[in-house]
Amino acid sequence: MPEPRRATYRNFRDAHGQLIDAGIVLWFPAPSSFTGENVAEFQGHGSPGALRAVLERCLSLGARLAHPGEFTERAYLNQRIDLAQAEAVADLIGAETIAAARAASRSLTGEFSGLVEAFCEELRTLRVLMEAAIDFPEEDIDVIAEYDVIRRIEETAVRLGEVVRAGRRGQLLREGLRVVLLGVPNVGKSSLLNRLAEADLAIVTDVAGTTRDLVQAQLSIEGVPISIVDTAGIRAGGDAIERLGMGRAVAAAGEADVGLVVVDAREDWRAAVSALREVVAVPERHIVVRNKIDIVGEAPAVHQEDGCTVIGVSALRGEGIDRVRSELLLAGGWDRQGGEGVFMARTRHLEALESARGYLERAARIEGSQADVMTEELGYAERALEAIVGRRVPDDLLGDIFSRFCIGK
Ligand SMILES: Nc1nc2c(ncn2[C@@H]2O[C@H](COP(=O)(O)OP(=O)(O)O)[C@@H](O)[C@H]2O)c(=O)[nH]1
Ligand SMILES: [Mg+2]
Repeated sequence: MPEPRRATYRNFRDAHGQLIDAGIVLWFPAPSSFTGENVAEFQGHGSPGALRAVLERCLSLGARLAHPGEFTERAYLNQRIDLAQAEAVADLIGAETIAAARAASRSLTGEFSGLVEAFCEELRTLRVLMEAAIDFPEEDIDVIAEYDVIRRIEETAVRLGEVVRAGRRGQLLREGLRVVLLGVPNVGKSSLLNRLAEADLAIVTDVAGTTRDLVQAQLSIEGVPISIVDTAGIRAGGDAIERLGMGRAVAAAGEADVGLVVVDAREDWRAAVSALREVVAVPERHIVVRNKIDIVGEAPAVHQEDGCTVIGVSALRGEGIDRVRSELLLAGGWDRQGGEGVFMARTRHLEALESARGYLERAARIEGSQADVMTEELGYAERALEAIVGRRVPDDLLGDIFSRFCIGK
């Protein structure tokens, strides 16, 4: 046996003693391993043949292949990490930008879990106080007033709100934004895509109906992964291929989080947007981009009009493109003042945080500050938070979380 936790050079042999490969063996006796169980790690050369032979030898000696996420699941079940950290392992593996990877790392080290635990601790303290008040009413002190309970509940609710905001940023980093370019032919959608992607992805010509298929680009703005789709211009007529392209444009619009509606700066944008609406479902969250301002001699600018963000740009000259980038993030919900740290929050976490905050707000408003009703609300809030780190979670949720991992993680 190799010495624990020391890289040891060894030969790997098959059942007949034949050399398969030579490499490094690492031996992690329990409980000092990732899963908390005995773990041996073999590092060989990457050739598929040698790897398969080593694997087959291990299998014939009684090992079996791990299920997706099984290592992380065992680490969780053996209480090496909590559930939010386990999810962060998957998020780190799937991180598409460095900002997303950093956010996942913060969750993985337990920073997010630590915050959640601190909230639970505060709620427990308050509950113990109130239960004392219920059990010993004859003690004749007004616990709620004496210990400032209402103010503490309110403060906790406010701080929960801040964590939700930080979490929303993390969620955007994890899930990214889907953006669709919409507009009639020749307004400059493809030119704008190329500018945003800083590459010549889509063909630009002055022939209406140039773009027929969807052209997709992946970019990152302030670390938020953005997938942006250029579509065929929406117009009546066109040939069969162009009409198919329009069908795809309509479908892409339905899936997008944010729409970039491109119009010609010489036209009235309101009329252009309502004409477009007749044919395609423009995403609720959208920005109007008035392109070709070079022709009308305007400078790039952003303004709000009729509850809509309108940006003047010139895709030809590359003017105003940065404003499109930052308005896209705003429309997508990227909150620059979103609190200190960014955590890789999932929808599940945000819902739990929100519902805990709801219970607290209710508790603070209970008429006559009835201790028993307030205690109950505090208990609900605590349970919502506990589910984030994985205490009291139903088995099917666990199954769902770990089945999304890749094999071997
Ligand atoms: N003057 C001017 N022309 C532009 C601008 N953006 C695009 N164009 C031109 O408009 C035509 C159509 O552009 P394209 O990007 O193919 O439009 P799409 O059909 O909406 O994808 C091309 O000849 C472009 O060079 C702009 O900002 N200013
Ligand atoms: Mg085009």
